Amino acid sequence: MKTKTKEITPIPGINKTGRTRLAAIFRWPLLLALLILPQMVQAQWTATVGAQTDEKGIQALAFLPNEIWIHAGDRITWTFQADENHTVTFLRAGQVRPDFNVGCPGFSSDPAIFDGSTCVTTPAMVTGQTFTVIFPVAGNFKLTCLVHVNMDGRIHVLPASDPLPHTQAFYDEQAASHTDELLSHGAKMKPLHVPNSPLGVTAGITDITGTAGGTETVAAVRFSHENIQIHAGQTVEWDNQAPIFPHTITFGQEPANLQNPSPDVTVDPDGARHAIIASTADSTHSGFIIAAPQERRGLPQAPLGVTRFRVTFPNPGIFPYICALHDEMGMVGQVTVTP
Ligand SMILES: [Cu+2]
Repeated sequence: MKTKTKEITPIPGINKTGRTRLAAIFRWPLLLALLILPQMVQAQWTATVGAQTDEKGIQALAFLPNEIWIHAGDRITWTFQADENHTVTFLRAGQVRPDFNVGCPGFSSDPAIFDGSTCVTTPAMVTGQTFTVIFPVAGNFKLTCLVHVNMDGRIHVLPASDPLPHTQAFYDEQAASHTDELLSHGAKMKPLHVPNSPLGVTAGITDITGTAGGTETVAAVRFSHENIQIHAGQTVEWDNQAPIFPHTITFGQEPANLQNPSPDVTVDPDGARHAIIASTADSTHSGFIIAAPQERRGLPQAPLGVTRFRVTFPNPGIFPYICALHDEMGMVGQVTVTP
C-alpha cells in the first residue's frame, strides 16, 4: 500500500531560531488578551417570567429570579412560562406606568437595548415566548410587568471590572426553588375570610409576597365553590378577595369588551353589580371584579373598585358560567337552581 507523505515546505527566511523569536513576540499580547477577554465577553444570561401548576389553577406572578447581577454589555433572555399574560418592561425613571395594551407607547423590538433613557417593553406574552434585553451601561434598573402591579424585580448592571456575585447555575437553581415555593404555597391557599353572603362564591384569592429583589404574587385562578346549589328566587354573591387580580363572572355569550359589564347589569346602592338571570339562554357579564389600586402617597386617591357581583335566579335550571379572563386555565363554575 502506498502511503502519502506530506512534504513540509520550509518558510523562507525562518529557521528554528527565528520561529522561537516570533513566538516570544506574540506570547505576551496573547496572554494579555486571555486575561482581559473574560471581562470583555458580553455574557448571555437567562431568566424566566411567570410560572403555573400543571392544571394552570395556580399562577405565580413573578420574575424568576427577580434579582440578577450582570456586567455592562451583557444581555438577559427571558422565557415566558405561564398562560397568564406578562410583560418584561423597563420604564424610564419616574415614567408614568402605562397600560400593557398601550406599551411605552408601542413595543420594543427583540433584542432591545435598555440604558435607562428609553422605555423598553414587550407586549403581553405567554408560555414559550422569549425576549432579550441588552444592558450597555452600568446602573440598577427596575424590571416590571405592566399586567400585574405586584410583580417586579431588579437588574444590577455592574462595570465590567467588578466581580459578579452569582453564576447562571445559581440563578437557575434559585428560579426553580422559588417557582416550587410559590406554586406549592398557592396550592395550599384558602380564602382567608368567609364571604359575607351565605350564598357567596369567592372568585380569586392571592397572596402578595416578595424578596429583596422585588414583589411577587401567587394567585389561585379558581372559584371557591365550583358548583353552588340554591333555590329559585335566591341571589348568589361573588366576591373577589384578590386586591390586584381581576376576574369576571360571565354567563352565556362572552362579550368582546371584558372590562365593562353587560347592559343588563345594574348597580346596587352599595356599589355592587347585580343581574337577574331568568333563563339559561340569558347572557350576562359582570365586567372586571377587582379592588381599587393600592394607594400611593402623593397621588390622587384611587376610586373604590367593584369587588362584588350579585345574580338573582328567579327560575330553576342549571347555569354554567366562566371567568372570561381565566376560563382557559379552568376557572369555570355552575349555579344549580332548584324550585
Ligand atoms: Cu379569573
